[in-house]
Amino acid sequence: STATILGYPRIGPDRQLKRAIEGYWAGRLELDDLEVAALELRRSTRARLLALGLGADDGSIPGDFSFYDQVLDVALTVGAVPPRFERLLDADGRLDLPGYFTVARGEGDLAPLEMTKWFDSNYHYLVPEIGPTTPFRLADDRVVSLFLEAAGDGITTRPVVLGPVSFLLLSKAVADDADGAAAPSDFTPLDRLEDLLPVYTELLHALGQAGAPWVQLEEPALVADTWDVPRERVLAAAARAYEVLADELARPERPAILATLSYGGADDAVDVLSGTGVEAVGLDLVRGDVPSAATLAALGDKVVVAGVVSGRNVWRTDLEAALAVLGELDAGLGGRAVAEGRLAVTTSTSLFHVPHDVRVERGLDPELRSWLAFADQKIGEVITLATALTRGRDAVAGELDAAAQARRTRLEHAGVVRPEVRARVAEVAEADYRRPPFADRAPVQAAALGLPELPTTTIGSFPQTTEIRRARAARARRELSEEAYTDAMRTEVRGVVELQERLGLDVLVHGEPERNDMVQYFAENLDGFAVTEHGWVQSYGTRCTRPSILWGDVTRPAPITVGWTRYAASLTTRPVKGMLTGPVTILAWSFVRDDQPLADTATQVALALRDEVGDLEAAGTGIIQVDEPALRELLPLRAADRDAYLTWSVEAFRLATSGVRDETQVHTHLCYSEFGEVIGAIDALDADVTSIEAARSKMEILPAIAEEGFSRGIGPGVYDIHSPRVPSVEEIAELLAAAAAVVPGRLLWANPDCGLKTRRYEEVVPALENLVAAARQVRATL
Ligand code: THG
Ligand code: ZN
Repeated sequence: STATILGYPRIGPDRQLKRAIEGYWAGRLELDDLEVAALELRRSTRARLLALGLGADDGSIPGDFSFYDQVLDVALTVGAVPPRFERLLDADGRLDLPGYFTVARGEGDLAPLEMTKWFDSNYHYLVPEIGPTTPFRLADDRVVSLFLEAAGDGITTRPVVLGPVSFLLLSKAVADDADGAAAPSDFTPLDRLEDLLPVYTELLHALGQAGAPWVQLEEPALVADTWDVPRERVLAAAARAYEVLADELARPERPAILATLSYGGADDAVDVLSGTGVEAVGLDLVRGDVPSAATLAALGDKVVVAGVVSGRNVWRTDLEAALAVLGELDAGLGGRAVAEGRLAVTTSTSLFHVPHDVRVERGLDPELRSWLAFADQKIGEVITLATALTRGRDAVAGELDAAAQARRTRLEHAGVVRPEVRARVAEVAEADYRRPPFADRAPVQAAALGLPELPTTTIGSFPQTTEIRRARAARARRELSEEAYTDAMRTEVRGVVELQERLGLDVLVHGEPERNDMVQYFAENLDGFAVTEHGWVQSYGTRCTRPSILWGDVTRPAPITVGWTRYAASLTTRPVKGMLTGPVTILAWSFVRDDQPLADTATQVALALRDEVGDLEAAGTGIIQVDEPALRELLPLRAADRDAYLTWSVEAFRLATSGVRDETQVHTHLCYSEFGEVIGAIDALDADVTSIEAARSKMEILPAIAEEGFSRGIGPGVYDIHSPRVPSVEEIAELLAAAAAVVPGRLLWANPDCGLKTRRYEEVVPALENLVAAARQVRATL
C-alpha cells in the first residue's frame, strides 16, 4: 500500500467516546452500552477511513482505538499492572474495563498512574510503573481481538502498538513490593528489555495467527536524546529489540513490522533499524530532515513510509514541497523505490493531535478554512501524494492546483503580514526585556503591597460550576444576551471575592468565570487567531481542548481582562491579582503558523500581552500573574535545541512582563514539578513570585530550590488540586514548615498546586480554610 496514516482521532467527530465513557462513569450508561458505543465508533471510523480512500485489505487502516490512553493499553497488554491494583484482577489475571478505568483514574486510596506530557504535545499519557521484578506476560488480547473485529467487518487493519523501547523509556522506575521500597538507585526500566521482548514476540505471533499482514510498532522515544539513559544504550536497546522481534519468528508467523519514528528525525535511530529485519520504517519528515544519503542507502530493501503530511498542525500541506521530498527520498533510495513499492506516503505522527474535519467549521471565515486540513483532509492529501507517486503528477493536477491556490491566497492575505506589527517588532529594544534587579524591586513591592510574611493566595481560577457553563452555552446559542451573560459572570466574581475575604486569603483573584479555557479565551480576544466550534482534540483520557488557530500577525484590539480585574478590585480593599496566560503557553496550546519561526510569533503575542499588562497596571493592579504552565512542554526533544528554545521562550515572557514599574509585582505559575530541569530558565523569567506544583510530589522540589539558591518569591503548592481529597491543617502546615526551612519567610507563599476550576466548592472551601489556618500557624513560628 502506498497511502496510509499513522493513526486517527479516537474520541469521535462528536466526541461520542467521551460522552459514552463519562456517561458510564456517572452511572447513566451500563457497561454493555459503553461497549456498544465504542464498537459503533470503531465501525464508523473504519468506514470513514475506507470512504476517504485508504485500502481495505492491505493494512493501510490503522487499528488504534483506546478507551483512555495508548500507553496504558500496552502496560496492561504486557501485564505491567502495579501491585496496588492486584485485587482488581480476575482469576485469569485479567483486568476488566472498570478495572482499567481505576488504574487510569484511581479510586479511594488507590492512586492512579501518574500522567505526563506525550513528547512535545498537549496530549498526556499515563506513566507505567516498572520495577526490577515487575512480571511481564501477555495478559490481554485486546490488540488481537480488535484486529479480528475489523477483519469480521471485512477490513484488514494494521494494529498500532507502542514499541518495547519507547514503552520502557516512557515508564517510571519503581520498587516492586507493595510497601514501596526504593528500586536500586541505578535501576532503569530499560534494564527489563530482555524480559519484555518475549511478550512482544508472543503478541506478534498471535497477530500473525490472526492473519495481520502488518503491525505498527511506534518508537517515538528514539528521536529524543534527553532520556536519563545514554544515547548509545538507547540505540543498542533498539537494535536488540528489533533484531529479536524480526528474527524470532519468520513471516507469516508474525506480521510485517512497520517501526515508526515520529516527533522528530534521528538518522542514528534509522541506521539502527536498518540493521534489523523490520520490513518498514516510518519517518517524520515534517519535524525531521530527509536522512543522509548513507542512511538512506543503508535502508536496503526496506519500505520507507514517508511522513510528509503533518500530524501536528492544521495547515494544508504544501504538496509541491512534499513531492520534492518524496522525489529526494526516491533518488536516495536508488531511484526505483516507487516502482518497486519501497516508498509509501503517510502522516508525520498519528492524526490524533488534530480535529476530525474542517468542513463542519461553518463559523470559520471561508478563506481561512480553505487554508486548513484537519484529519480527514490530511488523508486526502496523503492519497493525492501517493497517487502522484504511482500514476504521475498529471493524475492529480487538480489537487495540486487547488493546494497551490490556497497557499497563494494565504500568502497574500492582508492579516497574515501586517506592516504595523512588523514595525513594532523591529523597534523592540534590549531594555524592553529588562527590569531593575529583583533585590531593588523587592523592598519597593513590600512597601507598596504591605503583605504579611507567608502570604496566602490561589492560582487564579475558581470552580467552573454548572451554572457558569450553562450561561456560556446559552450565550453561544444566543439565548442569553451579552449583558445578561456579563451580569451573571459579575455575580459569580462577587461571590468569589466574598468567599476569599471570608476565608481570609491575602491576595485575591476574580476567579476567571468568564474564561472557557485559559488559551482559547485570549485567542478569542486577540486579532490573528481563529477558534473552532467542533475542533476538539484529546488532551488526556476523555478530556479535550479546542486549540485555537494562530493564522496571522497578532494584535490586541482592546483591553481583555482589565474590566473583570477592576470589577473584582472594586469589591474589596485587599489586593486583587490580574491574571494572564503567557506567550509560550498561548503558542503551545494553539495550532501555530508554519510560515515563520515560532520565536517571531512569540514576540508578537508577547507584545500584545505587554499592552494588557500595562493597562492592568494603569488600572491600579499591583500584582499581575502571567501563567506559563506549558514552558516545559515545548522543550525540544533534542538536547542541542534546548538552549535556543529557552532563550526565545524566556525572552517572550520578559517582553510581556518587563514594562511595569518596580512596585508592580509580577507572578508566574508553572504546572509541573520537574523544577530542577528548567530552574535556570525559571530564574531567567525574572518573575517576582513563582508558584509551582509541589503538594502532589510531597515537596520533592525543595532540594532543587535549596541547591540552586533560588532567591525570588516562591509558592510551592500545598494543596493537590488534582485530587478531590481535602488536606488537613496539620498536613499543609507540615509542607509549609518544610518549605520555610529552605525559603526565607518573606519570599515564601502559601497557595494550591494549580487553578481550582476542575474542583467543586465542597472540596475547595474546606481545603482553603485549612490552607489559611496552616499558613497562620506557620507564620507565627517564623
Ligand atoms: N487548556 C488547554 N490545554 C491544557 C490545559 C488547559 N493542557 C494541559 C492541562 N490544561 C490539562 N489538560 C486539560 C484539558 C482539558 C480539560 C482539562 C484539562 C477539560 N476539558 C473539557 C472536557 O473535555 O470536558 C472541555 C472544556 C470546555 O468545555 O471548554 O476539562 O487548561 N488548552
Ligand atoms: Zn497549574
